[in-house]
Amino acid sequence: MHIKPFSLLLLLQSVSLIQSHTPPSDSPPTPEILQELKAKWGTDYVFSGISTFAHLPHKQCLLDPSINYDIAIIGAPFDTAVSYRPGARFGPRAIRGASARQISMSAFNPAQGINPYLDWAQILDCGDIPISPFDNNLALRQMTEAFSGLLSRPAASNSGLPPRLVTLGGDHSIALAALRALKKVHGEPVSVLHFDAHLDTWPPSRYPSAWKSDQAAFTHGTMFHLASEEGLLLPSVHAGIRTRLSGTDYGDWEHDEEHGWMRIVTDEIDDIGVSGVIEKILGRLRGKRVYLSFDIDVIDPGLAPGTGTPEIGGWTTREVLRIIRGVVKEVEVVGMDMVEVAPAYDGPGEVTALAAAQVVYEVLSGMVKKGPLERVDRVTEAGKAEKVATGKDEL
Ligand SMILES: [Mn+2]
Repeated sequence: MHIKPFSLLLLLQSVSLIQSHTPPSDSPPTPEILQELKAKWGTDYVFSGISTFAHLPHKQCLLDPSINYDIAIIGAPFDTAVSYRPGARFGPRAIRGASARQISMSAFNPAQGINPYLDWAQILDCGDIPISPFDNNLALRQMTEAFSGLLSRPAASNSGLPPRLVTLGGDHSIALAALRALKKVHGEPVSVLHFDAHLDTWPPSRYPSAWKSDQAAFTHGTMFHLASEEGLLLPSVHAGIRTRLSGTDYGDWEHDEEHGWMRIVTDEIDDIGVSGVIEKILGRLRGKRVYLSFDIDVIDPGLAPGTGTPEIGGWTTREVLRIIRGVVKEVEVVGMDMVEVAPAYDGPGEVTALAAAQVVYEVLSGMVKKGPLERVDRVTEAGKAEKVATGKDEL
């Protein structure tokens, strides 16, 4: 074939143009190239990146039971069991956003002497549980099944032992699902350390109505009553209580005590101080397996306004953080929730979400510092408790 000199020139020019750019390659990148790319692009600034809690890796743990972790952050964006202001379904994304400055390379906690994100624990952000906003019975089933699924796999660092969950709510009713899952997986009830302005042990009759409905019994003020009735609780502690009571007497408190609860009311901190509050909590819970349930409304609404049922005259954020630090090193935290963060009512500085993110950080620090769970009871498929030995003597 005869090619005219002019055409040949055009052909050569186009080849040269292509070669002046990096052509797409079918061959996989070499480890060196991947390492270079990681060095160049692998580090977020505190304000960049897709929002996960503390920039932790995100994995869709509910979709793949082979994903392992020691501690999973899991969102429960559910708020249709509230008695006053809704909005806590947006809590998980607000808390994740407010946790942005907890980047692993600068997350050493000087008060606890540990960086929870750079130690033995594999901590993942497992995203959110998709929960129905239309049917609370279905929502409770969905949450219970999700928590159970996430707990029914071995922890990354402890073959045979379940991992731990830190749930970002959501309204407080989600704790019932978490306690059901804990009993199922650990084979026994747990104690609850409950930070809250409110009791949340109210029987459903606290909200009287001529219109009867089983679904209406499940609310963010009744879930600990329901948990107690289901045998999910060991002796437990409220911290920061200051709610008004029903009727004309102390009947709510009496009901609370009958269900195994001890109360530390908000004002006690002025009489016994932070250390007195810590000692009072530990007097009942020291060495125990504890589910830490944290309603952000325990903090004064001047410091944490973004919540559904604010009660004035609460603890300061600083006091709460110190109480948390004092307690977590002396109990075995098997899980926690951070609930009732409703960002629609938060201030422009997102102070409520910031407080929530910091409390989670303090609890994570304590959990990681204390080390892996040492011994648990698991329920076999036959429903029989089976002890998992770890070589350590039982206490
Ligand atoms: Mn509350």
